[in-house]
Amino acid sequence: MDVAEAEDFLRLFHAEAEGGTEGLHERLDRVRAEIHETGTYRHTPAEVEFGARVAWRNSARCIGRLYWQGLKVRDRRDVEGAEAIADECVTHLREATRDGRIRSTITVFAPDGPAVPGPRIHNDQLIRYAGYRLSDGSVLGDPRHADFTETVRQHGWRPPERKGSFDVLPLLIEAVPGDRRLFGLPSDAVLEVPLSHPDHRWFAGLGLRWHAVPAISNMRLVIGGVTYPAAPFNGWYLATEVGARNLADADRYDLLPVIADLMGLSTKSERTLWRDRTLVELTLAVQHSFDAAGVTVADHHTESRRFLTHIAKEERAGRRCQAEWSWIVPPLSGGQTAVFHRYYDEPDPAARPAFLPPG
Ligand code: HEM
Ligand code: NRG
Repeated sequence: MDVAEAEDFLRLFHAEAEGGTEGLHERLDRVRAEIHETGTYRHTPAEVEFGARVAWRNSARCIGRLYWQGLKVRDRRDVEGAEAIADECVTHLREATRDGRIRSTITVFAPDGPAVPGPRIHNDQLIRYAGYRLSDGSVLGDPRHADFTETVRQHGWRPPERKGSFDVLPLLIEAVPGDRRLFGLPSDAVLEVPLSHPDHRWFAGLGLRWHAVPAISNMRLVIGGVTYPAAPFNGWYLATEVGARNLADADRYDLLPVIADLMGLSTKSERTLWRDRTLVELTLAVQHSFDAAGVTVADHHTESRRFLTHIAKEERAGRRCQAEWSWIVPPLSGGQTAVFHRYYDEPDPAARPAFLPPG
């Protein structure tokens, strides 16, 4: 336990959330003693809430940070056992989905202790689609999750009798080191949107769909020297994430050639700009379908302007907002968005609180 990191966080918390240093010195003394005695310390609920929000505020790759103060924090540090953790993930999804009026939410499970590690969710998001490797070398479903699909199969997961391109994977949870357990998600906890296009009637016939909620579940939340290895969080999708990446990338659903064909565009020459034209239609279909289903989704132009508002607000509050240009600029019409035409403060890898990649 890094005492200096704990102290830095408590100072930040008292300066920003508590509105002054009253109580700070008492809290510092108690935390120092607790670390001395136990090797770690326990955050108050208010510290967990503030820490999670600032971790979002510090996420240099996230364009959606304007609403960081609105993050709903579910403090579930006392939940024990894989099954209870899986149940809380399901409740998280239900409370965050709200029939489509998506609410940014995080559920914080137990931290790593000096002797025992905290629980782990091995899925990279709570909701993901299986990828099945076929004998001809191709993949049915999401190729990005082909390895994980094999892992859960080795743990006993049985795919549906008729495998499809959008089979929701089970949760793989390790509450006790070495003991990984599987839990299927109930279908009413997984809101999905069937995709159609406002102008092309054939589009709906492709049978495409996507889940409403992106809920990253394998990043470590680090607050004041304490690591929470299981702290799934969600906001809502930017339509480009699904339309211009997940369904479009050649190593994901690789749908651009399929759409080009149906649009009558030749893929023989790059000069028809078939990639660009299909990318727009696919992203438009995602946006149109989410809107029609009443599911929150952002568009890259509006979200880009909101992000610049966020930076201005941060600067007025006397803070610098760090950002990674290559993650912030959307993968479609970059130069037409407000975030393209400037540089950002380089991210400081030591910034805390933070969401860190799985360790
Ligand atoms: C990354 C949008 C909410 C934390 C991203 C990315 C986008 C995005 C477009 C880049 C993803 C990619 O290219 O794969 C949004 C929108 C939100 C939102 C529209 C709506 C409210 C949140 C929330 C959190 C968060 C609630 C945490 C509490 C992050 C983090 C990353 C990220 C840590 C980087 C992920 C990585 O390194 O793989 N976000 N976000 N975001 N966002 Fe957000
Ligand atoms: N690109 C990923 C999701 C990454 C995070 N994006 C968000 N996060 N919108 C994908 O599944 O396409 N969020 O917390 O809302």
